[in-house]
Amino acid sequence: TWASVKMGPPDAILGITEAFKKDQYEQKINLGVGAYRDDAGLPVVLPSVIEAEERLLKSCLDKEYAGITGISNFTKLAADLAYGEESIVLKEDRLAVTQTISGTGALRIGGEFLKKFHPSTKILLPQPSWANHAAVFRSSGLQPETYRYYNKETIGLDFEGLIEDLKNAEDGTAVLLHACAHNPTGVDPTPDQWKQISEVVKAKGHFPFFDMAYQGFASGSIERDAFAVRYFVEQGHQIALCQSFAKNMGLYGERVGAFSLVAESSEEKARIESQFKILVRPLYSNPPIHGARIASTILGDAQLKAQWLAEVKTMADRMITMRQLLKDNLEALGSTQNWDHVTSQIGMFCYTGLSGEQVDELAQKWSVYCTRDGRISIAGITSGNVKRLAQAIHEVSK
Ligand code: PLP
Ligand code: TYF
Repeated sequence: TWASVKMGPPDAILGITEAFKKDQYEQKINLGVGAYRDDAGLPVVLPSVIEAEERLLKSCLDKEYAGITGISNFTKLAADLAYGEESIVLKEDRLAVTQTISGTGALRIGGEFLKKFHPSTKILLPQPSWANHAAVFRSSGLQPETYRYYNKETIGLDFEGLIEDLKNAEDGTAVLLHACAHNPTGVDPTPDQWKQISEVVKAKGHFPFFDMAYQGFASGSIERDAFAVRYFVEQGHQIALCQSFAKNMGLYGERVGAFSLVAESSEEKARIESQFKILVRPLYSNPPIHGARIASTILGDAQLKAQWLAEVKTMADRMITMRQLLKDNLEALGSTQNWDHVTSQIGMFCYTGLSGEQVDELAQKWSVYCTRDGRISIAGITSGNVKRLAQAIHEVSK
């Protein structure tokens, strides 16, 4: 029956973990997938998450289904975190929100909603973007295209190209924006550049569609990382927002996320939410409850939330320290290249500027694994492996 089914290619990012696992070398380094590791290279379950789970276990909750749009206490607290409790859209009760299967599920629900209700099916993605973006939107029936984002020469933002492409796009086009810590480049617009982007988006009647997978995780501050989202809302944009708690709460496999749309009125919000339910029902009926309960236990308790915020900052700070250590080690080895971008880029990833061939050499000669676009996951660097990593990068880039 399935004789004609062809072998598909592996996921460009998750496939690296498989190559890494096959490598027998003891000092191998995995800088492929973006998942946080502590300084011993181990996955982390945050103490605030463990505390929340203990509380949940003690309260003997039942395992009944959540509503179609999820646990309402969770979606409320997730919205507060992203938009800010004082946000006008929350005060005026005009945010339509649904719990989702992490950030990917949020993107997919958003894609399905646009396909069904947005006049244009085109969506502009930054070039480059997270590898899964185009696939998710294509699967939703949209047509992803790109706008200029990254300048290879400066290893920075191609701001002029970005503005020009947004201006040249047809009025009313959906534009995907990484809210903070752009994946894969680690290059974000400055606050002033965000203001200019907001103006162009407004003048063109484009639809701003934010993906926020790293709130708090980029800078260590929830507010700073939410700047773009909150600024656009203040400017009157009716944005879409995808949230993920995979990184900032370390809830990767629990699949905790939210999708929201700013409506014009409370009445419009109700209509939108009714359509979220119609989209969700034939896909998965209703979302999983455990992770959302963990997140809402943390966000709903002032003391536990403060503890979590400190833990998020610890993770962000460790990555900032590893960036500095990597740069210091490269310079100490006598590398004559400019590595300023290693510390100026933010978040979980660094776009090193290494070529595909150099990446291959890193894997073959040094057992150092990362994606072929030269992206390294900073979370995979530790004080124990940074020296060898710098040496490897130096040798392949001389
Ligand atoms: N969007 C971006 C930019 C990401 O980097 C990721 C991956 O971490 C996601 C969305 C979605 O991740 P998840 O579905 O695990 O929340
Ligand atoms: O870019 C990354 O590494 C993270 C994790 O199919 C990820 O966003 C990667 C690939 C994938 C799902 C998550």
